[in-house]
Amino acid sequence: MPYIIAQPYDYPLPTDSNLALIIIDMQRDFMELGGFGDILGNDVSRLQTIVPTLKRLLNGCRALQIPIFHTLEGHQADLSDCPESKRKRGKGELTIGDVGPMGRILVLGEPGNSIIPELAPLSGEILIPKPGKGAFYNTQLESQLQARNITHLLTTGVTTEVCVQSTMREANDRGYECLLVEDATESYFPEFKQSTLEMVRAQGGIVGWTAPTDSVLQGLREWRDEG
Ligand code: C5J
Repeated sequence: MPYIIAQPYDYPLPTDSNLALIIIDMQRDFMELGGFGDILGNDVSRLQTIVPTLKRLLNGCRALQIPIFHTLEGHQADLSDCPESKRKRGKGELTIGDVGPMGRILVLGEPGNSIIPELAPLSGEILIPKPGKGAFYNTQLESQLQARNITHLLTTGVTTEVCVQSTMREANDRGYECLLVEDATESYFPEFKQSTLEMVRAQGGIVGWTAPTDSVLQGLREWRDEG
């Protein structure tokens, strides 16, 4: 049985090609100065550090023809899918729907509401706009995964303890086998990232597995060579 060396124990890869890479919210709103993350007072440079590693993982998965899903947190222009509670929360001068330096904040189609150029989806990759933290809530993600018989997810992106962890928990409840790629996810708060990694793999993998990019790519190459 092919596997990825991971914690809390090796991650068994599916015998068929039922694995996808999911990249959560690598969008300008969270990654760049002038975006929502910055307006909320966060140090966005922390998130930038994973871009080369995530790009390497993305390229590796592309070369192995693994399906790629990108998510993008954003709301309809009339904010009909944004609860008032979400809009009111936060300590920035601007909130969701207001006009910021990169257009209306967290509104679909605005300049800030796009995947950073380094990781932009290629044709054939699936882009899932999402109104919530978890990528399954009110989206096409589950039906798109089911259409491809995907059972295993490599999870990456930002921020580790918010949208990435929410998505992993939603996936876990739906029966997906999830591995969080340790150096392809980041948080504005290093201690929250560390805690999330530990929470995911605690109790024998209560939410899933974690492993670094090098282990993931090594396991995937062996898996493909054997397949
Ligand atoms: C947040 C996210 N933090 N992608 N979104 O609101 O983690």
